[in-house]
Amino acid sequence: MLRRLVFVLFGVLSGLAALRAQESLSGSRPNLIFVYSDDHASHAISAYGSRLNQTPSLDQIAATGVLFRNAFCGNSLCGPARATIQTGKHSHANGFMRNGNRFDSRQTTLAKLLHQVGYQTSIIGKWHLESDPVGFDHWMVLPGQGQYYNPDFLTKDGRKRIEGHVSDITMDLALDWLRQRDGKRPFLLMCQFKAPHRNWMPAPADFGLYRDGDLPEPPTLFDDHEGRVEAAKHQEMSIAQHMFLHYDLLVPPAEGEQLQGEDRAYPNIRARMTQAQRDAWDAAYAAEDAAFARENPQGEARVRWYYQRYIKNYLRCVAGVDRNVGRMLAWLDANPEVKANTLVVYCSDQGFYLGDHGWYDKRWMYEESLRMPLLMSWPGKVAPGQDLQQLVQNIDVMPTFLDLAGVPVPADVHGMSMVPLLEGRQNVRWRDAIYYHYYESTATHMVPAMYGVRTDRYKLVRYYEPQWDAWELFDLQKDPAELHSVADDAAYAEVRAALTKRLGELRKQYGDDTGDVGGHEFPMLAGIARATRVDGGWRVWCNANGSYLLRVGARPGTSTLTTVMRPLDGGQLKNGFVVVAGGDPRAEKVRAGVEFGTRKLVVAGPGRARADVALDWDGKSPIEVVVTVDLAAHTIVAEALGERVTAAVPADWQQLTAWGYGGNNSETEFTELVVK
Ligand code: SGN
Ligand code: CA
Repeated sequence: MLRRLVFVLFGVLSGLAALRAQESLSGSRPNLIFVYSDDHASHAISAYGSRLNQTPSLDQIAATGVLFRNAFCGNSLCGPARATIQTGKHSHANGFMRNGNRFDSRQTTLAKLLHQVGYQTSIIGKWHLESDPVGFDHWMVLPGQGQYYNPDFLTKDGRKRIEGHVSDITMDLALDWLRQRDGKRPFLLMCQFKAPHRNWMPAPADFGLYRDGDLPEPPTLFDDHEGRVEAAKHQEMSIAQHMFLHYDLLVPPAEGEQLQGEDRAYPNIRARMTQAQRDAWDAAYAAEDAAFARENPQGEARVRWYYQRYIKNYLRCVAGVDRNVGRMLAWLDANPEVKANTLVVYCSDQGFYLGDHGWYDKRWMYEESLRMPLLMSWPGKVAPGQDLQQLVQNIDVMPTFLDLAGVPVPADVHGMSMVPLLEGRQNVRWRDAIYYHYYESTATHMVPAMYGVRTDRYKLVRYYEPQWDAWELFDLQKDPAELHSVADDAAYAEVRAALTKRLGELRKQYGDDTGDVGGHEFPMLAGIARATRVDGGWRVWCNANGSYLLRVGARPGTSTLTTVMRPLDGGQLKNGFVVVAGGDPRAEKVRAGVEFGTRKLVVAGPGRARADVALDWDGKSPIEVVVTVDLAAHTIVAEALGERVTAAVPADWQQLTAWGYGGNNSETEFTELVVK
């Protein structure tokens, strides 16, 4: 007994001593260099065990610091991930749920808080949040996705084109900024590469890589998607079917060839390059392109060729990022007084499929796109060579930076400071599960909305859109490639019940009441984040362009639909509509309503048709809209505030088949739609 007590006491005392010896990094106000890339999967980094490539600069960050073995995004998409980095919150809470949303820059952000406590703040490269960066002393960002060659940059003083490859330019600009900054104050530098995002155009310096022989294929290149949800067969992100020969793989079209789909972008991509760049490109690729044209492989051989061209260009883009990260590390080596006081972070917005499951792109909650690389180094302060297993997430970046800068973390931030992990502390209380919610759905690549939970061993995913309603459960220990969902396996019933409970708790903890809005009330919906009953009607949050929430039925003749719309406050107010459909509601709809921003009464659709009239309205007050559809006359009339807009509905509409609410990136209160 006594021996035991002495033993315990000794343990406690030596623990305390170790704690005292460990210098706390909180509030030490280091410089923060956040290098962020776009779509760089961890399995394309040698420090993470890539079977494909070498990334010496990134490996150096890992070797001299920390590699987070289990780092995840919360919504595997560019804009949402970036909004999360700025806010430390999951998508539903920062309002940026899908690409095309507009970041509400009135929110509290990482850049603003650091700026307030005297940090110099700078962002260079991809931004993708639509609204201008706020909280930065200096910004130079790509418009939208940006261009690989001779990119334009948006600045406070307008738009500027710079000749060269975007990865090289991004680092040139970052180093320029570092050189001219005020050396007396700490800084936040966000250096955000476009690469290796689609369409994977490497810089000339990296053309020479992977010219000899094939790279290994992933074991699941020809995955049949059995054993998983039906939706996995219906995505549009497969190398075999959805990769474009000219746009994605940069194979020049034949003379006079009619270009379809994404391939139509090819001529502009070429035209943007200088003659010297085109010549260098052709010198590197022409022989392979000619061999491809000659052999014209079919079937599996064609998929294999596509995979090789894709993965090699992807990895060449990665090499360009790594090469430029090397320039940053070299600059720090040459400026030891800065280096001694700088935390360098490497991260990517999400992972990516490198032919895994036969795919490119991301979005799913499967490992390859859920994971994101996360490496940090700060020699002298953070012990080298740490391989950390904790489940960390992109929500944790902001609180970590705030903690280091000595800024209290706002109570509504979802993430946790990783500083105790960086300090190498043992027994840090950490989360047992991460939460995920993807919304973008059918906009592109056709991956349904889903939310889920992942623990160290299991993953439970719920696809909640009515047409894809299903669950998946994976035992990552037994099935690391996630090929067999055990959601319906009786042996996993208890695991599933426990995870379902944990998922509910996480949704509650983070306050996520979005998703899951269909049910029997509105069997047809798309792009709806939330629909809640309010007194006398519905509050509808449309988080996409062309969102809708519809009841179904059959109404021949003439119908009059009346509702009062009230625009709700938010960063992305656009419009509210009454939506009607005849025939197949998924195929064709007409919208009649009000644009809040432009203050117009509008009838839009079918297709691109549009008619509008200006309203004498403040854009805020409740506004009654009366919509009359006359199927005999094939007309739709919208009326509000004494104005009226008349337009045509398709002549083959025999009856209304669906009607309800809609909008574009807006939240609106509607009184119950009265249909007569
Ligand atoms: C573009 C790409 C898609 C990609 C999204 C989202 N098409 O739309 O393939 O999934 O971006 O990527 S492209 O023709 O423009 O290349 S993200 O990283 O911005 O979220
Ligand atoms: Ca991305």
